[in-house]
Amino acid sequence: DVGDGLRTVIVPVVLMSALVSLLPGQTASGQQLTEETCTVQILVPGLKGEPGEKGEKGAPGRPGRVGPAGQTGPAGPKGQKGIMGRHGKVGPAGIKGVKGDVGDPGPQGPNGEPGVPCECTPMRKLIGEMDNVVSQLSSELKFIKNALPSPAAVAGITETDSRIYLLVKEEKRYSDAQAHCQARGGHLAMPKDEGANAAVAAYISRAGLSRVYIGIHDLDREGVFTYVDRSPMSTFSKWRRGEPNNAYDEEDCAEMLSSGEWTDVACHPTMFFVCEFDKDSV
Ligand SMILES: [Ca+2]
Ligand SMILES: [Ca+2]
Repeated sequence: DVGDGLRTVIVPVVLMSALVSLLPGQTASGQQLTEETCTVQILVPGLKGEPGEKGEKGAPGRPGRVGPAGQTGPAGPKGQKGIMGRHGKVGPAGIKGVKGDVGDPGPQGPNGEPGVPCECTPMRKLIGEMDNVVSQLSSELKFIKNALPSPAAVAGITETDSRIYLLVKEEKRYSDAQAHCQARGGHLAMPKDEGANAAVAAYISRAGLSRVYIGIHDLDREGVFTYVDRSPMSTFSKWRRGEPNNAYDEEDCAEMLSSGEWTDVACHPTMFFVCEFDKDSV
């Protein structure tokens, strides 16, 4: 019964499961197959038939492999001249040439832009103030060095806003007293207002003195008192009652009493005196 070229063969399931179990990684499914009962149909080829008719020409085959390179042929005619190539590399520097003459000055350039305001203005101001302080201290130190050559001979100083007064406890004639003050950058005291006069008077009182020479005289013209620097006595004076009286016709200098009052006295007696220094000039 092979009429249709086919036959059905029942393959034992045990054989199939054995084949399947040989495949790696298929053990689980193989075991699953053994659990099932199934039939497999296999088609087996039949007898050889008669030759058929000649077929049509087939399509062209694929190209073959590339063959080996051929030999170089004979040289052809010389080609045309090519275009110019690119520039070559820069060569080494040459020898330095001789220095040329100086050229004419060029035209003046435009004005520059205004500068930025300095941020250190406050610092400059501070430095300026410090300069002033240093200058003032220097002056005062200079004065002290000049005015106090013998500290034992003086009884300290007193001052107003603009003047410094120095009581010199050395008995001198008027002219010598003035010279002493001048040598130290000052002059005999010239009280020109009540405040200055009171300051000198208090100074005398504190020192326990009754009288001192001050810088007032009428040496240039009798009866016309001026300050020792020849400045006129304008609005202020402090003459004691009855003074100046030019007693014995010889009183051309002046003294201040501890009360602050003035009297004219002779210039040759020696007594203590008060020097005056201008704070702006010491
Ligand atoms: Ca006089
Ligand atoms: Ca007098």
